[in-house]
Amino acid sequence: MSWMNEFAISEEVHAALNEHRPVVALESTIISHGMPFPENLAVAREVEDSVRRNGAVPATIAIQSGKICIGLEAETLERFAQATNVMKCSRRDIPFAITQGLHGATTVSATMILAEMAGIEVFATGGIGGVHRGAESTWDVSADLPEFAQTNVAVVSAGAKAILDLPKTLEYLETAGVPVIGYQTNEFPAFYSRSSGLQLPLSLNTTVDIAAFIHEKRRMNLKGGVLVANPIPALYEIEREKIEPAIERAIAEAARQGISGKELTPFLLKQLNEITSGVSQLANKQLVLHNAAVAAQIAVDLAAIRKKHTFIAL
Ligand code: PSU
Ligand code: MN
Repeated sequence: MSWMNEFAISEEVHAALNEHRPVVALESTIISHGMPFPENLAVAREVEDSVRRNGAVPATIAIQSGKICIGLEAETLERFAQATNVMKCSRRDIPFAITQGLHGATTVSATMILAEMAGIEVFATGGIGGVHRGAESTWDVSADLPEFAQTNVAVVSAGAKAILDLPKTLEYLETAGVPVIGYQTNEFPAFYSRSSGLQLPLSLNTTVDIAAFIHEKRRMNLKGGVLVANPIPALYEIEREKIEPAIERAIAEAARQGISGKELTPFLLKQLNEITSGVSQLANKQLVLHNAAVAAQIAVDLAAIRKKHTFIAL
């Protein structure tokens, strides 16, 4: 471990950042709250392998005993996947976990913040949080959305989770000036399904083009993130008509039990996994692996663009 601005950065990530080699940030809430043990550990490891196979260094981000960790050692990852006393941390919670010396799992918003502080520009997750169905009465909008308006990290995701209100989520992102780029698609993917019926105004077909977009946004100092919407591979998708009844059942059960706040998303994912006998979780795993691969390719292409520009500047 080496230290930089009070973070514990793994040797591997530290070396890669120093040498301007491609790095991909990974979140930890999907490990601690998004999937049960031991599948969560298997997925976390495979996601890291997927980043490596595609030429980048993975940096899983979490808070361990109040310390921000950028890149987890194998044993730490394992302990994290098994622990039950991990706090789900979004933007508001980070200083609490640090000052109280807690273990914290970082959501998309918190991971974006810590990645940016560490100098990591590309991040892979499953699906971002968004506007929940019924938000017109509950006001449940994920802290992930406003984060995109202010934190300079590109996130590769299979759209937003299908349990959400996808049209409202897209409207929010549009208002906040967040570019949502369909990767090899014109449609906003619906997490488990490739299609949502919602058109995306921006679409790019290569990771080189996405890297160029990110570079230009940074060069112009246009604050905020980029959402790269990458559909689940066709082989693993669950069609919308098939998953929708399960989602409705899960949401009804959440309402019956009065689940709200930060508990809602983990509850819905767990319910869905039970209703579909594990099929939803398998799809979730496959889409995360695919996102990790695409994020790594974008990081590689972005590093190449940066190198070229540094050279010209000299
Ligand atoms: N994507 C997944 N599984 C997850 C999450 C995303 O495939 O568990 C997590 C992310 O950490 C995301 C969070 O930031 O769910 C959103 O939670 P909320 O809706 O409470 O903001
Ligand atoms: Mn919420």
